[in-house]
Amino acid sequence: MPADTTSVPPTRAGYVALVGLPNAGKSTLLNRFVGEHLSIATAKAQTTWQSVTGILTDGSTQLVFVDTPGLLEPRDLLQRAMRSAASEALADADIVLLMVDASREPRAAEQEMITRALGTLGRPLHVALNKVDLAADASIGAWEVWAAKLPGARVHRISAQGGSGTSELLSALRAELPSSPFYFPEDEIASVPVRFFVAELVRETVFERYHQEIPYSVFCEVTEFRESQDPIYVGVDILVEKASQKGILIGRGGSAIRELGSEARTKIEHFLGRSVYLDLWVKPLESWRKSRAQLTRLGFRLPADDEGTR
Ligand SMILES: Nc1nc2c(ncn2[C@@H]2O[C@H](COP(=O)(O)OP(=O)(O)OP(=O)(O)O)[C@@H](O)[C@H]2O)c(=O)[nH]1
Ligand SMILES: [Mg+2]
Repeated sequence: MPADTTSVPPTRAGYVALVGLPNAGKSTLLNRFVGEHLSIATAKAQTTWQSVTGILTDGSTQLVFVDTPGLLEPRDLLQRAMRSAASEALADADIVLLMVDASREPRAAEQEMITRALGTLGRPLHVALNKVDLAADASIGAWEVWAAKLPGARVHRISAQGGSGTSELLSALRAELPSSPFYFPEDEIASVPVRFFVAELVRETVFERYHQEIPYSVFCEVTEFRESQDPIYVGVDILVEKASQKGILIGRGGSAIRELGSEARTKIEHFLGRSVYLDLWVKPLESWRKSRAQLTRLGFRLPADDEGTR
């Protein structure tokens, strides 16, 4: 007789790296899968700067999604950190989910860059052709022909925003999970403290409200988070690269920063489910995108050598 026929089924769990070019819809898909606005997503390219982990546990399976910064050829130290975050997630993944924006005609140079970044995987590869709600058939077809040539690739047509094809994709990913204990407790959906998401929601609001260089010059850092107060007190430093950008963010008589604060507060209140007093401080941190010391202090992980970081 088997010792225990009522024992719980063995669990399956694994890491899924979400990779692709900037603006493909990776963060939108992570948020849809996890059911929370965990990873900031905007219409602008290069929104995600650090990997964001979102956990989806269902019965005996646990998918650990790692949303990564869009693949690019690094031009400064921040972009090197972004690229290395994507490489790290790829190296650690049990399953790779490559996303492409199928509404844009493929370009050979970008396809080559993706292929190079993927390297020889030796792990299950799924390719999500995203934005099919927008995409012309010819463009989807061209991506499909390319994706079908990637070794072992399984290709899916989806709309991360509208939802079409996403539950089929989720089932396909689940089916690939290896036998493994869970990596996180069943009720967790994120792996980092709430402060990270709060700072990111402020940065998302900057991305939405400003254009040209401002979104790419701003980093946000929670300096105080007092949950015992009602409303919760949240202090956030908005770091800018140049002193001249401070005035743009503050605006005439503080009008711009008040509007930014009000929009960001609404998002944070929704995320936390509590009332929030949001205190924003704009501070110059000269050329922080290029400073190894500053980036490290701000929580970025940098590759060891400084080659090509002008
Ligand atoms: N029409 C349409 N838009 C989409 C879809 N998925 C994502 N988007 C939009 O595409 C834009 C980029 O989405 P993100 O999720 O930020 O893309 P990302 O790949 O995370 O971008 P980076 O972080 O810059 O690498 C946003 O404006 C999304 O709303 C989709 O299925 N259909
Ligand atoms: Mg993103």
